[in-house]
Amino acid sequence: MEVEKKWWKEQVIYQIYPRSFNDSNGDGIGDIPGIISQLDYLKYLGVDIIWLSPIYDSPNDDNGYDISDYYNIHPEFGTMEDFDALLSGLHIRGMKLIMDVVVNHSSDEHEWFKKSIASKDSDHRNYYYWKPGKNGGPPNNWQSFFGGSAWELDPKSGEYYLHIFSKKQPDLNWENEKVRNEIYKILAFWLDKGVNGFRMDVIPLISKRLEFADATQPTFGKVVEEVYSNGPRVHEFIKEINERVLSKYDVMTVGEGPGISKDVGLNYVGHDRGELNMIFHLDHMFLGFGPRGRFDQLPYNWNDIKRIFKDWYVSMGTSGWVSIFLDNHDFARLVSRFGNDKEFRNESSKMLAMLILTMRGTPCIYQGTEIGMTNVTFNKIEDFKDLETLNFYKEFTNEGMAPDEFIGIANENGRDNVRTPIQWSGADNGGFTDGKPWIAMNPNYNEINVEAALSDKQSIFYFYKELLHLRKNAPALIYGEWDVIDQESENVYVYTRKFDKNAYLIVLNHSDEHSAVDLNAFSAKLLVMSNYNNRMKDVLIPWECRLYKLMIN
Ligand code: TEU
Ligand code: CA
Repeated sequence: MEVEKKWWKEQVIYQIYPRSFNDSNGDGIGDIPGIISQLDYLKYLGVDIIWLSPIYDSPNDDNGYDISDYYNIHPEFGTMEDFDALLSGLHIRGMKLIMDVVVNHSSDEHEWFKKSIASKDSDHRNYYYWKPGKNGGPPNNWQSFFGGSAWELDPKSGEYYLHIFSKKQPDLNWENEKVRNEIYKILAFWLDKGVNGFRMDVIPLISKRLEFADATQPTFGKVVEEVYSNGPRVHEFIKEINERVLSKYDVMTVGEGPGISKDVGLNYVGHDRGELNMIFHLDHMFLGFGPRGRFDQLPYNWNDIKRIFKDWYVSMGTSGWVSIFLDNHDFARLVSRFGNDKEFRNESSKMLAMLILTMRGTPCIYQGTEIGMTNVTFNKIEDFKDLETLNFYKEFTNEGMAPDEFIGIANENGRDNVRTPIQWSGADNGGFTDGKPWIAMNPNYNEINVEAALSDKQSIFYFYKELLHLRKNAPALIYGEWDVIDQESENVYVYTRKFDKNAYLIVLNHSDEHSAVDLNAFSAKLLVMSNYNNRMKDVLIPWECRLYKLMIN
């Protein structure tokens, strides 16, 4: 069976984290008018679908992933009129917008939760999960993604409520049909405004194992997979979202999939499942996360990454679909994590761009990655803003870890790395704001910024732009079969993409070393793109990437 053709397989997603994208009014916080002023830049780059991280009313405990009003725009970001202008600004440029919907949990400042916690007899009580404690403590041993127990005691009622994320993010009770109907109204509201789809935050978590048994898994990752995700009614609920809302529109959905392994991926995105169109699986992103998560690091390497890409290609077959990405607002900058952001920042950024844009799946580019923005180094804990980092700083230092040791780990793996503001120019604050940015700029904005990139034809930006243009016109890079070509050296990644009479050969060196490569099996090939000019026949320069068109008869 051939892969079904769909617009959301052919287009490319660009993620905007609005707080850090562009500030138009000098309050140091990115906003919607700031995005609107950069739509031509995004069009010029050549991306198609904007994934906008949450812009709804929120107390910003988790920077908008704690929603207190799903129908209103947070005043920091602007007004509903600004939103309407953004949406039409994208549509007149032939671009699309998908909203980030967070429906596994709301903010504790949402009116639903205020009513729910008000009294045990509230008609909103079971909009959330309330349980009595056990042996003087929480109902079970579940831990929050952000450290500590996943249960918070309400002293007034003596009951605990569930929050798999922060205590200001109480989990919504999807068993309650009233909750589901409320959510379907929210989704329809935004789709009726013309939004082109949704990124669905932690969607595999919405069905809970109602016995709420203690977790016995050895690592947090396994708890996520076997306790929090893939619950007994998850597919029933997602099918209902589809039947009740999504199926009535020509829209796309991408589920964020913590806990979705390659063995269950197809249950969510199989073309005949009537559930989601694609997922952001996180297997490669959680690489290195130890038993206690991202601040408890384990070694990994490119063999792990390549194994995961192959496993997911095989498991998706021609029926499922994934997005291909290497960073987003939750993980370190890709050039710092998977490339070399020092002496090979330009070359390795381009190599990683070629990987993302030539694998099979819908590519997703995170804001600023197109100009090779890097991780940031903060020297004091006060510079960090992410509650996940701040919570674990307390947890690990209370257990005796030296503050500087934790700060070193956070500088490598923390989420603030990808939340420093976009560097538009070498002007003050990188041209992001005329005020004081909500989080410190990365001091390298003097040499790494959009203005410099646009004036340098060898920049990472133009490499992305050329690749995006090429991919748009190359069905083989969108739909083509993917085959890995074995190589002697472990430093290289060589694969082909084939579709009808079109074929490409992609050759990547993911190391700091000169690495042997054997392309003798491909005599008839035409070099289309590379990140070096002075190439050698059988040796790849550090971080070298090449895209060849294959002549097949
Ligand atoms: O992320 C949830 C998640 O599973 C991880 O991707 C996330 O990196 C977490 O920090 C594990 O370390 C989603 C959102 O993308 C994230 O920004 C939110 O904080 C979270 O859900 C809660 O809404
Ligand atoms: Ca602003």
